[in-house]
Amino acid sequence: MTKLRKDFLWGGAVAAHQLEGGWQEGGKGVSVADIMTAGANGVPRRITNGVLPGENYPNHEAIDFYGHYKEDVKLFADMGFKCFRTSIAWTRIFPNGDDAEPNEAGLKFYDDLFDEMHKYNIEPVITLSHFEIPYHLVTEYGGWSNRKLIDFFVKFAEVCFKRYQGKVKYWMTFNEINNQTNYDSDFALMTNSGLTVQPGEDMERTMYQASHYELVASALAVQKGHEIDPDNQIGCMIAMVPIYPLTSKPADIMMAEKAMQSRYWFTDVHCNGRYPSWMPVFFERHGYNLDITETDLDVLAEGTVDYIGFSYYMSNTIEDHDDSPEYHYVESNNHTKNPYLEESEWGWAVDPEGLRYGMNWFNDRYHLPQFIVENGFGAVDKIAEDGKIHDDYRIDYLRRHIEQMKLAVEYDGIDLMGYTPWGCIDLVSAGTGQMSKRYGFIYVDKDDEGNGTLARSPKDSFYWYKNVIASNGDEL
Ligand code: BGP
Repeated sequence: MTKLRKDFLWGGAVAAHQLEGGWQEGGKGVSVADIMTAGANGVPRRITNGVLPGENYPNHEAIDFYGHYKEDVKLFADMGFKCFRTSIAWTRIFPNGDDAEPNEAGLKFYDDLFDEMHKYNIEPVITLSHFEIPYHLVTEYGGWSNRKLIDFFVKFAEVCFKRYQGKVKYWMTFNEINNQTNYDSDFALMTNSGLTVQPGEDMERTMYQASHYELVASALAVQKGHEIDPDNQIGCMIAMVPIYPLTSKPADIMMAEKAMQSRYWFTDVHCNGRYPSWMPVFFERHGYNLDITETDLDVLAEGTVDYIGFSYYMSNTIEDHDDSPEYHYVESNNHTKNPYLEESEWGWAVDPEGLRYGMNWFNDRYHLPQFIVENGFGAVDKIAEDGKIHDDYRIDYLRRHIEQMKLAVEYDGIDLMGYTPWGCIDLVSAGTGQMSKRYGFIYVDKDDEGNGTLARSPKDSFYWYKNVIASNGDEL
């Protein structure tokens, strides 16, 4: 018999900009996601300063969840979902980010969506900022490198907590906040912080500054959310990608440890309410004179999260490459192939045990409940002769990860709140900006060129997952 909680939150996860479409409906403003190119044929996605004719912008229509949400929520209910994770598009509520008043049509859309979910006893799990900051905050203020964004974000969060009080209990502040440690990448910086790599600028310093403002904003939002409704459960959202040493050579082990510290200090701040000891000395050594005030440090201490939400797709491996005692970790050029693991078509190392490892890593440090809010296998699905999608590769991936998740609960005593696999309905991939990298239990007829009827149909994994939920994880 399963040791999972009786009220375990089985469900699925998406983000507004990857499925809603309706990018100009109901007074919505332009977000960074709306003006990013698709990254065809390995070309990284980039930000444009507008909508260029001939460019592929699949986010604009996406799968039109905006117009199909009733049908889609019904399909989630058919699978037995207990919860559904999505984000509130900041630009539906504050089209420019710095508007004096929120946009009623945007607020109403999420009211209707949450009501529809509650009809089927599906609990909303809401991310406040998921790679979709208002573009106006980038052009006018320079994104999260500007302290002013703290006030804009906190106002947005407060409006949401008040408006959806009684409808939403589970919240997260910033999606995969720690991915910006990849500060050599425009994509990582733009999606997290509204920044691009500036030649000649020390982007590592900029990343630490922007992250600090985001963490202060997050802590203030946590405090506000608790004041407005003490029942609110407000978590962080961390991309857990464990980094293993390539060998047992002590320098490799030290390198991996320092790499973990460099990627996961965000969790220290979110959960412990303070920076870890290596950071002030790191900032000093690098001459990073950051804008971190005493008041900020108090805010961080008082705004710690209730749970750790995290995504898990893969692990990485590293060897010592730095002969200085600092073991300086630069994410973009540090990883090496793990000889024991297979990789997906996109080079993501498939590592179910890494999920259990990551859960233990969090548990040892923070002693907080955990919530796996993303996990999944992106693949190109082919329609078989019988007109169906037989996605046994997806079932296999999910089964092996759920097995490890159960071991973490049963053998390691980890308090796990729920599991929401990523992209439970096919949507636009964040990394490629295309439709063809699919995660869904539900197929959506739309291709990379934007053609298709948008018709929804269950894949084999739909029926498999339905049974997993019905048996509370016993039958895999
Ligand atoms: C995470 C993001 C999601 C999502 C997922 C899969 O990083 O939180 O938004 O898209 O990864 O990534 P991709 O779409 O690139 O396959």
